[in-house]
Amino acid sequence: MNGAAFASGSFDAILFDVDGTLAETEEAHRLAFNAAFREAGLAWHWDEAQYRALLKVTGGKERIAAFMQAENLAMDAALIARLHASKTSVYTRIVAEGSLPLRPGIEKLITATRAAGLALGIATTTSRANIDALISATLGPEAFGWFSVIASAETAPLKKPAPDVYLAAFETLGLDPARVIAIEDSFNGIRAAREAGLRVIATPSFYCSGDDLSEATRVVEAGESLAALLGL
Ligand code: XBP
Ligand code: MG
Repeated sequence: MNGAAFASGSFDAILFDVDGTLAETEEAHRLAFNAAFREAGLAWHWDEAQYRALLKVTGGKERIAAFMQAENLAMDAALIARLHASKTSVYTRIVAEGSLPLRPGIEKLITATRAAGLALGIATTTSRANIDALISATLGPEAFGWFSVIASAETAPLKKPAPDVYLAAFETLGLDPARVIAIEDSFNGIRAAREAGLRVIATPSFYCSGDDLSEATRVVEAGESLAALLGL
């Protein structure tokens, strides 16, 4: 579908996914998971290829549970919660060091969206602590006031590809889904946004480069300007 699908005036808000969309964060997540496993004395180690496969399961706790099930390990919710808390602590420290920049064009799109008087939001599967660390480290603490809604893992327990986090986000915005555009990087994220009735622009990310992005309204190529595509 061409850019006419996003003619200016045809939308009132943009909802951003976080991991793989705002920034290439999944390698930092992978390092944090492995650090948490080491800290717990577990001989588990997720290499890149294994993590790419595990990313088909959204949500860090759900991902650990899926790994344990595949390894025929007895499910242990308390262990999963401990590991995930430890992982989140390592991940937010990595992000706070400032080594994870926003992806090209993202800050320009956020600035242009604000300048056009349109609403900004976040709809993600990741934990709120991770969002706070990334926004603070990249846009600064004042940026939290730019977002009319921040819907996270804590907002909608049922994770993408379920539409729940998008349904919660545009309910808070008080907008019709047809007037909201989602920016996503993965099959699961695109599916969730489309099921919620949004138009979706897909920006292929490193860890989801093999995903089927065909359900997106439009897939942007590397280097293509999101702001220009949206007439901003
Ligand atoms: C990506 C995810 C998250 C992260 C890890 O979220 O599925 O689970 O991989 O973060 P999105 P948590 O692309 O929707 O931003 O460990 O906090 O889940
Ligand atoms: Mg994502």
